[in-house]
Amino acid sequence: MLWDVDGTLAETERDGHLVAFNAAFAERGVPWRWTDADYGELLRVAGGRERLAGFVATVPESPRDPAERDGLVRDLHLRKNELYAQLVAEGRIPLRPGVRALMDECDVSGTRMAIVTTTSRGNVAALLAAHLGADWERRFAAVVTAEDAPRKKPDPEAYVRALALLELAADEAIAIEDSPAGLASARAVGIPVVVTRSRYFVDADVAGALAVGPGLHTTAGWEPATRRPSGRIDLAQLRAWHGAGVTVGA
Ligand code: XBP
Ligand code: MG
Repeated sequence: MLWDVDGTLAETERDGHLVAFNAAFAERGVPWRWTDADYGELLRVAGGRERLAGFVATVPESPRDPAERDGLVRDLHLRKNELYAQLVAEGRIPLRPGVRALMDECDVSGTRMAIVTTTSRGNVAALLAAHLGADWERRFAAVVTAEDAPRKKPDPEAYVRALALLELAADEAIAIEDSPAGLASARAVGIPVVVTRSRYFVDADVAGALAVGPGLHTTAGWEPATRRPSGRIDLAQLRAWHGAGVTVGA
């Protein structure tokens, strides 16, 4: 079970990164404030630093000198991550419903889990230590972050690396993702993907996913339609979709 982080484990973008970016801008005295709608657009660029750099390159009040501009981006991004970790530690970013139940089911059944994300190791550690405890990493057979796979999703690098670490073929794994970039990244390697829609990707095109729905906590609103006695997306459901191998929108 390969878990994406941002948008999939938690609504980290809306409740965490966006709030922290704006707080970092205010602290450092730069005039930018991103609205929810702005951030939805900006999320087309994966990677917080890349996202910020792309934005800064387009605004007139940013430094003209490339080195100075790069320095500003690095400083703001570092501060954003510190503020993000604070928000997580304050309990402001819950896990999405159904995530914990599926993780516990994986643990009980001996199904190996991995983290496959474009965010930094520090951000993953902050989020998972807060929710799973200081020994969170013991629950995962591999943790692949931006430091391990610098080419960010939709590049397949992170998933290539995860499969190598787990010594799995693509069709022996299943990924849970929320974004078109994440879906494309896993599909490029041939990994089947279940999409749980998140705040900023409610209407995004997810053709090629095994299944798409509003969250792991419910069997309502999924395509393909499902009914499970557990009332949620459990391992048996994921195995059934995996076995059927039918993709949505195809
Ligand atoms: C989503 C991302 C991340 C976060 C911000 O990653 O693109 O860059 O927006 O984190 P995923 P950083 O969905 O693969 O978890 O600032 O650390 O990049
Ligand atoms: Mg994501």
